Amino acid sequence: MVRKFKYNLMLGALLFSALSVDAQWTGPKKKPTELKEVKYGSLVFANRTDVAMEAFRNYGLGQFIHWGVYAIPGNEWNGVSARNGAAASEWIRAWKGPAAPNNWATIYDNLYKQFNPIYFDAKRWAKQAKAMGAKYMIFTTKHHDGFALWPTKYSPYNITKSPYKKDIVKEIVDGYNAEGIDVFLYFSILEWNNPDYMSKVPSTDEEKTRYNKFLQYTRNQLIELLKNYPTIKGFWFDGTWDQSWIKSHEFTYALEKELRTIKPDLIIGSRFRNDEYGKRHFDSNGVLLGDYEQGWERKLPEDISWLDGNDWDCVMTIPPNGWGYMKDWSGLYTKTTDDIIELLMKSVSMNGNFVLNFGPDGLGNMHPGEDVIAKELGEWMKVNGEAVHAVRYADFPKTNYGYYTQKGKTLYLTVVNRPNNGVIRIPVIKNSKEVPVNALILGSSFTDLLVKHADIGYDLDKNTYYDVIIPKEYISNRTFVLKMQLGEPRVNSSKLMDAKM
Ligand code: FHN
Repeated sequence: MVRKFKYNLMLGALLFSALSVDAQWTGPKKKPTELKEVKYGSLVFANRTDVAMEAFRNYGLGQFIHWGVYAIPGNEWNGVSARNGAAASEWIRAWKGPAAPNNWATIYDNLYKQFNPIYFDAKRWAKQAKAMGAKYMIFTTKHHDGFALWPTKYSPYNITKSPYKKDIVKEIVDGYNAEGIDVFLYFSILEWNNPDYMSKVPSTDEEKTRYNKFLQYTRNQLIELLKNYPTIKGFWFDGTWDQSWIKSHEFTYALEKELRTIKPDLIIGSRFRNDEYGKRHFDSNGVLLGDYEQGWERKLPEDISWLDGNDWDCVMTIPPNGWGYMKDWSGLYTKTTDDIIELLMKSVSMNGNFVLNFGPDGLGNMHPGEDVIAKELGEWMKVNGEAVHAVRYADFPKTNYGYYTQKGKTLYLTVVNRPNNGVIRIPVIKNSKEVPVNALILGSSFTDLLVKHADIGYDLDKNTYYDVIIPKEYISNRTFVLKMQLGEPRVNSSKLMDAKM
């Protein structure tokens, strides 16, 4: 099985596992050619099998919310767009170029005085997420601008200083938990306006003192979050790429240990820290540094073999790249509900969770385009959610019709490409003990489709085929799901003579 224990050969601090060595999110991982002694490597070593991690594997669909002061400008200021001057809407504080307003960073750093989301209602958001089929959500407690949405004791730059005043993180955790949705907290390590933060490695005594203060501050805030919101399931770390953090491997190793001691079932992805050689996500021997791969941001693996059996999530924006509120979507390709369903099914078909991002506005409303997608995706999930939640990779030959998922003896095929001839031909490895024996279309009256064994007899073919006939009367205007039961084959494939040439 793909989700089996994987990295468990350890002798002292030296790892003897011939596994992925390069943290690559764009292709299969490379095998290590030599093994190193790693002192500040993984604290996990194997796919965890506790309740929290099993729940993580079953989520299928999640919601990401990027919310903070950047929601007020919404990627523009006084009618001038930041589109070509800021990397993304939530990066607007770093707006550069001729269109950027004078003293922009100072203007931005004072925006919190206007942050008053009078329409914010965590219960409403949570109900929407539930109706969409999300089983977990990730919420930005603090993005790169450093503004904390909870009343942290460790920085004055927090929600209590805004006109809104109330603890937004608490409202989110309580609101989503009440709907049965698990909450993970997004936390940016890097902070643009913190005088103690620096991206380079501190070199002078003064810099070292300041950066140490920053490290302690980070530790304090994380422990504070764990204590304030004990029902959270994990942290989703970000902003960990600067050299200052990379060189703090002793500190980050100890901190991860401490966080895991406070909450032993805490889930932490691979972005939190690196080993002593600066290897991020995976240590120098290719061992995952956390509970799941956290590098699939706006991208997906092409094949399950790229994942080496690791748990993972894919986080995705609706606009091309923009996580915080973006008032103006015009002129951008924004993903359609069909796009999102396909990305979702591709992710879950390879054992990943798909997490769709929302960037609400400064008053507490979702973008109207997000409301449409949430509604349409929810309608689809209501019918087809069983092919998304608590499913696993199905070990069947790939097909161009769409994506397989499996739950016990039930095989799902999400049909993205419906064939003109109405025949969905399922390839099955010859002599398989489990083949599709019946089929239906979820959410339709077509509950007993014809399933025919097609022993085509292609020479040298490793597969035999099961044809599922989709009735012409079945009208589909979106991707649909075939639900099939697996059972013993009723007939064997005939053994044909290989052609002599
Ligand atoms: O810089 C951030 C970005 O603003 C956003 O938060 C995404 C979400 O995954 N993470 C960072 C880039 O990797």
